[in-house]
Amino acid sequence: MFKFTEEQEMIRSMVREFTANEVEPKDRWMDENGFCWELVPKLAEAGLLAIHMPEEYGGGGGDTVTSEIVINELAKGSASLALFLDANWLACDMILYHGTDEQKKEFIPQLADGKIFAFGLTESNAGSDAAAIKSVAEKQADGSYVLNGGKAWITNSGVADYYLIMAKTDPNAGNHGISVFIVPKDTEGLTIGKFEKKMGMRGSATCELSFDNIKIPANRRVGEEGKGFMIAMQALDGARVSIGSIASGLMQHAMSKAAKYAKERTTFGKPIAKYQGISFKFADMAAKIRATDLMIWDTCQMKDEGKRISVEAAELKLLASRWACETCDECIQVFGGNGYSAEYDVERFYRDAKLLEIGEGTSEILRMVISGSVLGR
Ligand code: COS
Repeated sequence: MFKFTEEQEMIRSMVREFTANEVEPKDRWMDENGFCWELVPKLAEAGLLAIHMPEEYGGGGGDTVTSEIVINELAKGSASLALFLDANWLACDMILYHGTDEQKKEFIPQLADGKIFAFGLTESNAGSDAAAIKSVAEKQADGSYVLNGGKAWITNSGVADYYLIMAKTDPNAGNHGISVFIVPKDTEGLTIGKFEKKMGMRGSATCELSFDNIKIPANRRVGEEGKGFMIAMQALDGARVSIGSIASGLMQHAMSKAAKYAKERTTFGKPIAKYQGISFKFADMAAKIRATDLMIWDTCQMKDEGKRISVEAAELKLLASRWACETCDECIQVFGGNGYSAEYDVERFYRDAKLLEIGEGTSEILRMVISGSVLGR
């Protein structure tokens, strides 16, 4: 039986209040204007940015359940903002789990203070086939590296202070020839492209990056040389749980708006909520949200027990992202013509939801991971 601890319940109430006061009122603004800088110091002040990082590095010392509570509650006000935090953690978890003590001491306190991190794996010709990346970090005689190539669709790019870049250190070794490097934003040779114009999740920044002979000192490599693919995949397992948490929060956000509307809007002399055609939609939404939540907390517990969660995280993300799309679709239907208008929020949620089926592992890739566990690869 899963149960939050008293401390987790307190954090949940605190983040819920923070979301209602600070985040939800900004969600539409972010959709129209992009990344919201003023929320970063507020998140830092509330102690949310590094809540699952060890206290000795300036974090909050929380476990995975606690960190997903934060993502889940933020997503009830803004999926974009929750995605911003998810991307920060996707990058920084590689330092947490594979960095040297010096790297943890240098970078994790900066995360807590509001410095922004980005995870740089995808390239314009290598998204799902992550091992096919072409960026190369060539080792020099003094142990440093020279990075060339580029990245695409990098969440938090353009606003990040640090980029965690995956590049080939041995182009002939396939997924055993990739390593991870920390590249600060002002590094000579790093060019950051313009912000992508996206269907949804517009409060989260996304750009292309290009690398022209970037010099990287040896102490900026994270983890062993050649282990970068495994390090990135492990970080993605955790991030896929966060996508589940975002899906759940987004579904709850959409459902609460639609429920309010269904009780207020009358047709043929009674509120539309009284018609089975409408009320049954809410039955399906509530069941999907509960199933998502059970998978989130179960997978978090497994991770906190030190178990590998690749399959469970893939199953959670696969179902939760589809259900988020379906739920937002049904919420628009509840609103009728008004649901199609930007005035009523749910069209924005629908646009936000679609990203969840693509980013951090498409549903097709997740099915490969899951079916491989059933049938063997
Ligand atoms: N945790 C730890 N190790 C992992 C792992 C994980 N989640 N996934 C794979 N590995 C290891 C494997 O154990 C294997 O190690 P060995 O070669 O020593 O046995 C190695 O990594 C290669 O694994 P695999 O053979 O499964 O790799 P593939 O090239 O077949 O690719 C998929 C696997 C397709 C699942 C992977 O490329 C993937 O997830 N792609 C999607 C990437 C993605 O999510 N992109 C989004 C961009 S970030 S927003």
